[in-house]
Amino acid sequence: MKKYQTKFLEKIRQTLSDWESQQTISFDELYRFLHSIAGTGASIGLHQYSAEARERLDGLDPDKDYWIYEDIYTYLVETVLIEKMPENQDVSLILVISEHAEYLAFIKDHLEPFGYMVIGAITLEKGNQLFIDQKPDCVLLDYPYEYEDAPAELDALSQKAFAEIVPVIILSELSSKDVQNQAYKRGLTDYFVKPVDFEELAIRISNRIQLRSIFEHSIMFDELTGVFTRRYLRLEGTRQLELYHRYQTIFSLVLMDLDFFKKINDTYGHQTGDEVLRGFADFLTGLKREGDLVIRLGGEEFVLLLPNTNSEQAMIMIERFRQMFRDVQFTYNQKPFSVTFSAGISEVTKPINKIEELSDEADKALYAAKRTGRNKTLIFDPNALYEAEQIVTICIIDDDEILRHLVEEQLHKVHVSGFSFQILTFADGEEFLETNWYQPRQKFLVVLDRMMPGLDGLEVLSQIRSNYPELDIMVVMLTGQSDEREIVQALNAGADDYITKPFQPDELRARIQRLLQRTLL
Ligand code: GH3
Ligand code: MG
Repeated sequence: MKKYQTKFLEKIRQTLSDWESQQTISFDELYRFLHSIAGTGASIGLHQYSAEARERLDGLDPDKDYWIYEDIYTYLVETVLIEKMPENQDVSLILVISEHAEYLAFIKDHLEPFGYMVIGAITLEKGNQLFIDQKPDCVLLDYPYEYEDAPAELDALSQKAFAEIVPVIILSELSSKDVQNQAYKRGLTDYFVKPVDFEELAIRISNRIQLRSIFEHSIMFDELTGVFTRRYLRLEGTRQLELYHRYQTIFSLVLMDLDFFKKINDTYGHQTGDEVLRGFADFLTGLKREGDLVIRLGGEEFVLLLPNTNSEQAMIMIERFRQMFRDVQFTYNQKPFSVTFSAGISEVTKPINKIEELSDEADKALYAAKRTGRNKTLIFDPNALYEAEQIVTICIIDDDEILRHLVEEQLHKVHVSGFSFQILTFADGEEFLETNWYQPRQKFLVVLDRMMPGLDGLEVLSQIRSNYPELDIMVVMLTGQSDEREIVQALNAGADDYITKPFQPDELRARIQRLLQRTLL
């Protein structure tokens, strides 16, 4: 995170020094500057900057078309943005809450030498307020009481802090184990008995803060490839949409998916598959322009978010990337191989609320690129008729009518994007096998009761496996309660999963939903 914070602060300084040589700064320039601080600051842990910028943004006079540098400087220097910009950008902010002002000052004096910035509150209420406004990295709470009659503000603070993974450390005169455990039960993080050993406290604070920053980093950056995650796309996408709504500044979203990636894994192993994913991420990161964003959505799907780029410009760029990438050589046991990708592009052309609407459009174009040969790029065309969602047929075979309906009702609720489901029910194995349920190149899920009069589930399963392509048909067996032999038989006969009776209806649904997602996506 520190790397991004440093870069971010450098960029602020750079813009200000550029403006110094400019005669005037337009309203738009200033608006965008503050807007980007507000958006990016919050995403990279500089909440104070973000909050200050947002406040300035809200107070910006829309009738003032131009600014001169001196005004802006005064205007911003008065805020935390510049003057209080710490030299060491990693200074952590500690909020100390204590009823005693002298003790507050005492803690401040002892912690600041360790490089922390300390702010204080003398009531829990004020502490809660500062927690919201200042987003401290750690809270020290001087709380010399037991917890039985603890005020509601204490729980409010501990819940908020818990949700944001901000440690709350108690400093107290009370050394009883019981009281300490009560504190932990309330979600408070650490407990120090006074007199406090400040050296130990400083180390504890530092460890906790580091842990949190690793966590924050891990949800923002993809572990395997180091590019941004889906979560960041949502943040940055929302910011781009706001800019579009205000200024009509267009942007494009490109969705890319490696072709036949499953085969790479199957042929060369997952480790090589991972290298290809890293290679692709590095390839994109190396070629993109500054300001473009690379995101791994998951699996072998990546997004490029291209500000100020229309779909034709994006097309030229991605086509160049595509042609270059197919020449990139990967190796397995010194044997070279290459990989291609397909892409779908969508440009923002109308006001929308969520970035997902744009990625859904790009997905339609990508899907069309896949269907029509792969290794190609297509732009989403709002007038095109995209092929309907792929149909998955679910067959429920159970002689118990009530159970059949219950399973049917649950499976009506499953949802996998890009697929629509139809459900067929059968009262026994014979009826199922005699019906013309199978269609080549479609996907099927068969929920099959193990114990049925006539043909039992195992026989039906073995007929399915010997007469139809295995990959197109998933089979879930409903077996008797924890009869291991039945389970082993079912799996040996080719069942993909089993569910033991009796089952909770929503558990059945969740389990099948997971299986479908894993297999279809
Ligand atoms: P298509 O051209 O239609 O996109 O075919 P495909 O084989 O690329 O697509 P499919 O969706 O069938 O397979 C994607 C595969 O990606 C399946 C999954 O095992 C693999 N995969 C997902 N995440 C990872 C990962 O982190 N590492 C590796 N090595 N493989 C992954
Ligand atoms: Mg793929």
